[in-house]
Amino acid sequence: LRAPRLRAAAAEALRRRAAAVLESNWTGTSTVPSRGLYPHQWSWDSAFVAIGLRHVSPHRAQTELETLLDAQWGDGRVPHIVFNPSVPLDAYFPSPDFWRSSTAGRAAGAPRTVQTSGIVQPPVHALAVWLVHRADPGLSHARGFLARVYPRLAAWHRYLLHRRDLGGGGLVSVVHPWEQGMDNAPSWDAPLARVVPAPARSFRRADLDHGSAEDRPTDLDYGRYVRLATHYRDGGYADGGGEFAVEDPSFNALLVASEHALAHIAHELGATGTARHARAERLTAALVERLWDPAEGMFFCRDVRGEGLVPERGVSGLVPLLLPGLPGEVVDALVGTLRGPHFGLGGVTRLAPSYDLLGEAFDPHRYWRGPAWFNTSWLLERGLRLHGRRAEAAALRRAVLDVAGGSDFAEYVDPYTGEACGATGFSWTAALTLDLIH
Ligand code: 9YW
Repeated sequence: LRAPRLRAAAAEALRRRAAAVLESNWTGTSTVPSRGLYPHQWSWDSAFVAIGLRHVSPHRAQTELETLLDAQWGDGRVPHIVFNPSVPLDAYFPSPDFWRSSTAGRAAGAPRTVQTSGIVQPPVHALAVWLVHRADPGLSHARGFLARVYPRLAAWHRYLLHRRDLGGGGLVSVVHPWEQGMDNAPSWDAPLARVVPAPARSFRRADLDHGSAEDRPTDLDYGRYVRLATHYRDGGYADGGGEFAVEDPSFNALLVASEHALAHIAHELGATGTARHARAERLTAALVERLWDPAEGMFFCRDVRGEGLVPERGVSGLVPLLLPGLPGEVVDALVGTLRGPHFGLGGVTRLAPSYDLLGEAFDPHRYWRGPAWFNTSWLLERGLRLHGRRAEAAALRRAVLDVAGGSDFAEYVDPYTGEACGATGFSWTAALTLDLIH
């Protein structure tokens, strides 16, 4: 478990390389996740990017989040993609002409001037806003940053808590795997199996122009993604009636973390924040009540339209470690699971895999079905540190820095070897590296 700190010169070299990735992915108002594969602005990517960018340019970090929040819908939802109008339509699928936000999303209050998708991504934004503010409070005050973004973040959380409690137990449901951010995780297989796929010839996958097919979701997955998104769009993006609704541990944990951050922001703006902290604690209790499995020592997804908990071990089920209000025995069990045979941290894996090493669907190279991702490692490091697991946190931090630098800031890596998969020069990998160096 001994994790020597990076030497100062090595840390400085890594810092420069990471900052250069963010510089080359900056468009002037936001950061693309990757130049080739993802040429627009993605919601949770921007939150992670801002968390790293605050160490390079707090002003750019604020702008990143403001640009995203400018595309917020009238009903409060923050869209998962904000499209760059100067990028050709065929560069990414699904493109603006698929989502048709300004027409199909009119009743839900989609903006008229900017094109967006109609689904959401995990609510990491209030956490990012708070961390960005703290990096340079003087600049933040001078620009009125918190006062401007607070009402938007409050409306965003209100949307999730009021329109998305589809299971009726106080937690938020995602209505599409893309919303949770771990697109083809095995936890979606059972709930997705009920969805009739759209015919493969009815759409063209631009992602295969950039990524190798073995590393990406399958055509069958894509057919189902397209069908679900089409139904949602054709229903005017109204919530409630869809055939896919899942309560996910990571999505809900990030909402709780952001609700705590929103309480700090409210306090900074002169309110007490007490009600928000209390709500965060209630959500934490609901998370444990509805998604915790004491026998397995981890959280699971709940299939709201199906059979209850989905028995697939995904890294999403460990992310709640990030929460301050977890019962001690839950923390102990989560750390045990992270270090045990299914995730292998501190043993056979360099970073936590996205999915159970022993699971039937495990594939060390296919996207969210095994590879390790840097945003989840960043969240787990934060959780370990919060709960006083200093040696484990230091070892994970060091592994993230080594693997990020060694993989040229890969999108995801083989969890055993750290070998790069997907795109390189990936923004959140560079951003979270910067954050962990500091
Ligand atoms: C896609 C941008 C996004 C991430 C998601 C990730 C992937 C888009 O890329 O989804 O085309 O597959 O799964 O979490 O936000 O980086």
